[in-house]
Amino acid sequence: MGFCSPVCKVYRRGKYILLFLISLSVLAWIANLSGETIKDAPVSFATPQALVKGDSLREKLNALTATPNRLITPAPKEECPQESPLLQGALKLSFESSLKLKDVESDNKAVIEGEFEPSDCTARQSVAILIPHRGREKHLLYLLHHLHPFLQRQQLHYAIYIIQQAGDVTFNRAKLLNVGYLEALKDYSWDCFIFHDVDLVPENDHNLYVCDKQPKHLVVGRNATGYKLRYKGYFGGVTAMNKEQFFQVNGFSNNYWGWGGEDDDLRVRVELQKMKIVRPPADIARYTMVFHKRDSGNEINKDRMTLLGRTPLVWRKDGLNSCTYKTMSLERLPLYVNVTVDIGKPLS
Ligand code: UD2
Ligand code: MN
Repeated sequence: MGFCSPVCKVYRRGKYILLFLISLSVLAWIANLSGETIKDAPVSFATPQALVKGDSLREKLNALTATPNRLITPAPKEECPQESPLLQGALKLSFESSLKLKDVESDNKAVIEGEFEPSDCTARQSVAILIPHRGREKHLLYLLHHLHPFLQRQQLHYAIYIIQQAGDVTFNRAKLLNVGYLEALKDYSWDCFIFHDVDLVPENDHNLYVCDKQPKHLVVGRNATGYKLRYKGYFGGVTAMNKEQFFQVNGFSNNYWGWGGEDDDLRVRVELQKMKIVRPPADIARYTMVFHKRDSGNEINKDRMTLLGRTPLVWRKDGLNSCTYKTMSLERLPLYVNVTVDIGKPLS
């Protein structure tokens, strides 16, 4: 105890010297590092000459300011490729009963208030997805779970709008979609609109959610119908029309209350404008429809054939230009914009 040999003293002193040397080199390293930082820092806010004395440094700085600094003016993004490299083709869909909205939210962190745009390229189209809805929460959850990653892989700038019919008056899918178009355009001048049933999940991401020169019908087949087109003029389920096309046909009719006919009415409007419906190939335009029964409040519309016969006479006055509604609320939720509307009730 207390005893230390000369060897031991030398050893202790050596330790101190070593510590001192290490400290010196750390200090030197820090000084060097801060010098580098100054050299690399953005310099556009001050005259370089005033900051720098040494000639060689000034030259370096001049060279830096001559070339655009990426930190200050980010290089403009290039347009996304014609075909996204992220596409996977036919997808394995899952409908887990344990799925929660929180899970879908954490899987889609890049979606802000229902909207997304690619970070590394400029999307070729800005697309609003409009989904008419009332009381189909589980279907909505499954759709959000599949559709968000699907649309992101397509490198689109998009937003999802859910248009909820308030109250328990007979459902009116078509009028809700007109409301969706009018409300979405208040947010942004979307190029393209996808009118989308809540229960249809696309099976192949080559089925592109973009608009073409002609109105596009995206559901050629679905599981329940053996993946066959239901009939020649079928235009229901999921359709894509650009801003001008939908405006030109005056949107949907507002007068189809209950199930059926409103999709055929839109087809008649499109044909009256001499537009031609296009479809993707049958092996791609495939959907799974989540099984459901007819909802109460959406009983079959017995007037639909009469209404359909009058479409050529009334389309100019019945549509976007006569769509009256009252917005009850508009919430910007993480995964979609939730618009709740009172759309009135049938005349008689
Ligand atoms: C078919 C068409 C659909 C529409 C409908 C007739 C297909 C794949 N779909 O659907 O586009 O033309 O016939 O009106 O051919 N909804 C609710 N809550 C309700 C009622 C309806 O959210 O209480 C919405 C929901 O988005 C649903 C859509 O309206 O997917 C169509 O209703 P449906 O699914 O009951 O009718 P369905 O499958 O016969
Ligand atoms: Mn359905």
